[in-house]
Amino acid sequence: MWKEAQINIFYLYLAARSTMITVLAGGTGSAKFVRGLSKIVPTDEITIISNVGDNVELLGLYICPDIDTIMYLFAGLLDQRRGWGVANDTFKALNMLREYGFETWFKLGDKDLATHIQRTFLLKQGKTLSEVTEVLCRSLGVRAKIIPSSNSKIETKILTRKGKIHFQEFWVKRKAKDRVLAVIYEGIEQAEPSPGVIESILEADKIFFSPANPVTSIGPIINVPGVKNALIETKATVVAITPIIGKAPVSGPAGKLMKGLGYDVSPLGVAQIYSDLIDVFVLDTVDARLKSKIEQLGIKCIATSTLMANLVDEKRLAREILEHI
Ligand code: GDP
Ligand code: FO1
Repeated sequence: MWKEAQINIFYLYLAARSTMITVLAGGTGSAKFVRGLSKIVPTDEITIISNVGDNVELLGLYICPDIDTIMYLFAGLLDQRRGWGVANDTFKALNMLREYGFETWFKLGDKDLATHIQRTFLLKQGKTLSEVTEVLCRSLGVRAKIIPSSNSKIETKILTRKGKIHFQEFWVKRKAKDRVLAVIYEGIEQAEPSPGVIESILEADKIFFSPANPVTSIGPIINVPGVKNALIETKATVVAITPIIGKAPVSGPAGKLMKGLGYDVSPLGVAQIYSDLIDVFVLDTVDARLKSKIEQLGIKCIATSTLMANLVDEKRLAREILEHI
């Protein structure tokens, strides 16, 4: 009798307890998946671990593109067509800065600039990047938890024949035209996960590697010391969604970077990068023939349509994955 009551209480507890979902995220691709997920799961059950490797200092301001993309998404401010920056932003300040002789290849809109001014101001007061992110999110009414992967400075640099350049210079200024010789996550060996990163991995029920650049978005997160161990230790189901369909990424330089590092530019190549850390890999239906090869890595495989052209696709993909796992 007592045992039966205990079991019933346990099941009531399980039913009442919310599902905790942690998402490892970059920018544009991740934002699509997170938008779909946030329409079918309560926002306050989602924790985002944001890549900081793309962060860059320009015009004396500290810019965190991936944190901002996800923050603007939850705040309803994201320019969904570009996948970054604030919708309907103007570029008057940047045009004036050009008159003063500043380099303006990184398109910082007027409203976006306000975010970087506030962030830089708060960092200069001595707050950590996580604390600053919390303040910015609160100001914009964001209820999801967005945690920078680290409060330490990590910068993704690309080694080219011209030397070592910042990822933003490689991608935005030079349009990924240089051959990639190596990718360096500068500062990562000394970096520490920011507060909440390890806990959100260990305590999650489900963890998603969003469809993101494995080299410049997920790489600088999972290589923060302690993160891989937490991903191995966690009881959560860890699921990665492919950023590559067929032989190419849907957008961005993931193909060029993977090729430069000697990986096969295919869903199999991505699964190989993640193989020690994930339980499930979601690949596109067009690549279903790779299922058995990926399963040989000890990973369960789901084939479905992964192209997200609109909110309907985004919600369908998130729902389908949640139903499967
Ligand atoms: P970034 O930081 O802006 O590069 O953004 P992420 O790293 O989060 O995402 C970029 C990756 O997402 C690219 O490699 C894209 O191929 C991938 N991606 C973008 N849109 C889609 C999509 O609709 N479906 C899938 N499967 N991948 C996508
Ligand atoms: N991407 C571009 O391709 N061109 C830009 O001028 C640009 C400006 C920009 C400004 C703020 C921001 O948060 C992101 C911005 N991005 C721009 C996106 C960014 O370079 C990359 O997509 C991400 O860093 C990759 O995750």
